[in-house]
Amino acid sequence: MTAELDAQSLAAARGLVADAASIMVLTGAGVSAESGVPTFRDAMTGLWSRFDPEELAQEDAYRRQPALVWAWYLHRRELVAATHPNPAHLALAALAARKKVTLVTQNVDGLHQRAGSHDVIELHGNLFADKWLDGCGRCDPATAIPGTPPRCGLCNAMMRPGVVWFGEELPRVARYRAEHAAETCDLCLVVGTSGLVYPAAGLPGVARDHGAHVIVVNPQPSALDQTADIVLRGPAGVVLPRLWDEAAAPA
Ligand code: BJW
Repeated sequence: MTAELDAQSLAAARGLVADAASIMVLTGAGVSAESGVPTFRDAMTGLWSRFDPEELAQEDAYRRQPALVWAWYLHRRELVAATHPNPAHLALAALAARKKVTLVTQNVDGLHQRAGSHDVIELHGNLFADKWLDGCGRCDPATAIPGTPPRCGLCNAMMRPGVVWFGEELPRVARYRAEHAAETCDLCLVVGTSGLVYPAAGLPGVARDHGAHVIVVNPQPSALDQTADIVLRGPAGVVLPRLWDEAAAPA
């Protein structure tokens, strides 16, 4: 394992990308950091600085303090809506035009899609989707009673963000597709994740156990460094465009 963004490890990583027939990319919050979206475990700022994101991202927290948690998600929606994809998102979208790429993200910000990536597998849902907590089955956003949070006009159920909180099952199809990609890829590229949250953090190990090479891109040490063949220490927006500008170009 090499832990520097030196010429040798970059060249080796470019070689792996060039030779790969099927690439699974697993992204985390770090891929959006250069867009100005704070990473999940960054200290929160301003009004939110006294809260722990891991404690807010739970159904229990929502049931106890729905107005607070709903307001946190509204704040994050506004923040993300004001950002733009960065060179890392754009590089990943460009790679998919040249290679078979399965893009699996833990992010809920939708920036990969805005960069032009299609068929993104969202393991933890999406910040801009709403669903219902204990809904009656006939809950309809169009007739919701406005509030913090909005409520179903028929059964008074609370609207909730369409993300996956701790202790909740991941969307089954997304999880199945991500596991299949991990089992069948020949290169797994892990970008901007601390590698602390499962089952997503288990995917690079699955890929490795099935014979794939693993590259980690992260400016800081992560829990997945030990799974990697190559660790590229640098920001995703700097490293990714250098990984396949020429390496993946058609001959
Ligand atoms: C840069 C950069 C730059 C900075 N360039 N990089 C096995 C072992 C132990 C525990 C568990 C286990 N299996 C399950 C669990 C429990 C739990 C879990 O994993 N807990 C751990 C914390 C210990 N998992 C769950 O509860 C999951 N559910 C589950 O397993 O259900 C089982 C079940 C089965 C059947 C029925 C019912 C249940 C669900 C996990 C859901 C996670 N959801 C969140 C919140 C989403 C909504 C929201 O955003 O509010 O998803 S948590 C949060 O963490 C978010 C993220 O997607 C996820 C991962 O974080 P990420 O992306 O890694 O971000 P950070 O901030 O941690 O790291 C950023 C990285 O970027 C850093 O490394 C920086 O260095 C780097 N970086 N700038 C590149 N420019």
